[in-house]
Amino acid sequence: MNAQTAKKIEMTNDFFSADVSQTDPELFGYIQAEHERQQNQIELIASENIVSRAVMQVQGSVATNKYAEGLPGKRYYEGCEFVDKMEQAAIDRLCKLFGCKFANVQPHSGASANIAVYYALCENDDLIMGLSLDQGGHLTHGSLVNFSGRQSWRGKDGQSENKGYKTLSYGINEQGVIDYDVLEKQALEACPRMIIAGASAYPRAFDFKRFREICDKVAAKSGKPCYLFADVAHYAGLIVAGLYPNPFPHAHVVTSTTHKTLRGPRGGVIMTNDEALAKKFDFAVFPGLQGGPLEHVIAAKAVAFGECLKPEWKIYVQAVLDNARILADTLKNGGYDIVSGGTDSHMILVDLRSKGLFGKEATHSLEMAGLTTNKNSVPGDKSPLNPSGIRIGTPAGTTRGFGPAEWKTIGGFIMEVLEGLKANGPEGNGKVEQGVKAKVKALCAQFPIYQHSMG
Ligand code: DSN
Repeated sequence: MNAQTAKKIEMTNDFFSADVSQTDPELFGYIQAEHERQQNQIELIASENIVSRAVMQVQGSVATNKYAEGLPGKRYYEGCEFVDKMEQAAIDRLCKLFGCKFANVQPHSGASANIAVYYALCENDDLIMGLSLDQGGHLTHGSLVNFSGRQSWRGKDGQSENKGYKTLSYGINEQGVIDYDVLEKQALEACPRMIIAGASAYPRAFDFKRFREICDKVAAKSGKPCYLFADVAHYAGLIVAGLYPNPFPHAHVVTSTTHKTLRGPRGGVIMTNDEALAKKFDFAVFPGLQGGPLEHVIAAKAVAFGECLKPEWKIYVQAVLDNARILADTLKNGGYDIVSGGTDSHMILVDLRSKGLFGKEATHSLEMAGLTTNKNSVPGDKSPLNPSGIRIGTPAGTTRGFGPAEWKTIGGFIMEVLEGLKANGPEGNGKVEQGVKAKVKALCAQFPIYQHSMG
């Protein structure tokens, strides 16, 4: 062995064993800071959660090294024996959770899953119909600034100019809920190819059965398929606990993210009961839109789905729902307007108009106080760019152990900051923010997350 080879082996040993705190102190520092932020702030963003150490371990595992284009048992690469088992476990567990027959667990995100559904089922110029973005819908449900709504980039004459999908939005009524009679009338006039039941900021339950009835009426009228596409990204964890309506058997296709109420790694999934559609979705994901699947993330999805299959899952979800209602009631009793008067889910929309506040200044002040939320449109908002609401969710806080007493306290923190903001203005609320921040930190200290610096 010459000196050069010996040096190489020494480096290799270090490569496989050295800790990132030694090899890259800069990045390690950022991770530590983020860990501290998560420990010391109360995470109230409705789409976020805190995964188990097991999920993180698997996501950070050797599965990250493997290419596995294709599906379990049908790969373009050798060496897939074990990633096949991981991916099949994710598929089987997900199908069991939702009570459906087919699943693709490869989409890198919820948006990727949705794009694959359009790619599989819609042709250029097909009309898709989704909940309006400024009334609680999602960007990928036909928004003009997203791929899904790109047909709606119109010329000055108001006519569509580009190839893509035509889009039509449905909305919510003054009470903040979907009016299904209005939706049906709109759908029967326009005869869309697809209706999307799903949202980013809709706290109430979806009536998937009614959606399907509307789709079937459209199909009967037009003589062409009208697909019901349920995007349950927000509600998936609640659904699999049996505590929110299941889109199956009504929906032709269901997508979800895996990191919100499902409490897994960041990613997406597609599900269906229809074998022919399942093949189309598989083909749309690969080779249509993606290359190699992220097997380390898929394995972590399997771990998260395994957690959802345990009896404790229902207890967790029931607590998420109870806590959301407690928080909504606390804010309501404190004089705050809650869109639709309450919630059937993990999220609450607070309408700040009667307080003379806007979402942006409110969420900034709350952030300064250690309470992380996001601004959101509320029904009747004049400008979606400067919305008057905030969206609040209980999944992450419930995961770290906050119970009814803590959620009442958190409601009090929120109101203290917002009342301070009203009285002092955005520039003058620092003292209130600092006072609440200290109380938030003290509360968080009683509910620690991850004892290891890397989670
Ligand atoms: N950003 C997600 C949410 O917060 O609901 C949707 O993509």
